[in-house]
Amino acid sequence: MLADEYLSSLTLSERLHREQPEIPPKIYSSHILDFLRDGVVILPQVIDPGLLNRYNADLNELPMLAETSPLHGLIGVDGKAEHYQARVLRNLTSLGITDFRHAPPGLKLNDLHRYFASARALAFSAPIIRFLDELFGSEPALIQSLTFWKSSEQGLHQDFSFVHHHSRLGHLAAAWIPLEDISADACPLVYYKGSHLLSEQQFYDWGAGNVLASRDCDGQTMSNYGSYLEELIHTQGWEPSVFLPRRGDLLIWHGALIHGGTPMRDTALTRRSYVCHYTAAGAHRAMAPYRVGVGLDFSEPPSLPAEEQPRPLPERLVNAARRRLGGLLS
Ligand SMILES: O=C(O)CCC(=O)C(=O)O
Repeated sequence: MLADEYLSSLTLSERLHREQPEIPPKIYSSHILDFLRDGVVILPQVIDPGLLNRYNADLNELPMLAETSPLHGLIGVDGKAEHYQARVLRNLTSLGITDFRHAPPGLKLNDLHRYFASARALAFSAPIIRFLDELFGSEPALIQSLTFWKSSEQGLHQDFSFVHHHSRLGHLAAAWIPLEDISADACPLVYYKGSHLLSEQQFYDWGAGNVLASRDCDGQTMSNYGSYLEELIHTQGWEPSVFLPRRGDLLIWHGALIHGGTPMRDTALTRRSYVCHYTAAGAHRAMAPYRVGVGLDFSEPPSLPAEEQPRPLPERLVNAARRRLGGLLS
């Protein structure tokens, strides 16, 4: 995808902000106007503590479930190269990680909203969905969720280059939900206000003008990306902001905002967070959504691969049991 195609996929709210800036103040709430200007908005103390308690309680159970439940053992993991290779939670032991809560920074647990109703309720909580509905001008849909115990330690990046499973790439935003108060030593999220408003000439070229990264792009292109963004930040004079939230706060960022996870200063500290990426329902590629409150979830229910499904009891045994029960009942 070329930069001009990306720009033509932006939300109506953003196109107005860029091209007819006198119009949005007549239409949108102050939170949306802040977001259009900065590429980020912080909504203090809007997340229901009950929802956070429910999700944290499920997370506390997860290490045990990962060992005892074949389904939970298959939860996808990602982050650093070794996590990507391990692919699923139960394989982390092969990396010497016996309790993933104590894993070094970087580990991401994928799509826990598919496994836990509490995670789904949090991803679809009203303050997030209301905001995105106004921003997109239509119902939001969840693309993916990521759960972190510690900092991602992810270098500076813009999500649209990596999260592109939807048809209108400019319709992308993410919520950062702290699951606990976050300390400055736990390596908080860093971001650059205003960096989402790239002009056509400012996009990183991943090859032949493409603005999207691919997992197989060469190492040089990948390593030049970070220095390209650093240089852009420097020439534009964008200043870093650090998110030091209290539990209950919410940050929503634009899919093109430059951001990253800073390196851990104290690796013993946790930085529990839940990050959800959304698009507009009409831009989601999946076909069969189901409604969660006022949002739409397109995820498939999790299931074991066919070879790991519990084997049905041989038919003869089942029939014999039926005959015996029938005899007892008659
Ligand atoms: O929370 C973090 O450390 C970074 C998360 C992030 O960059 C992302 O999910 O795109």
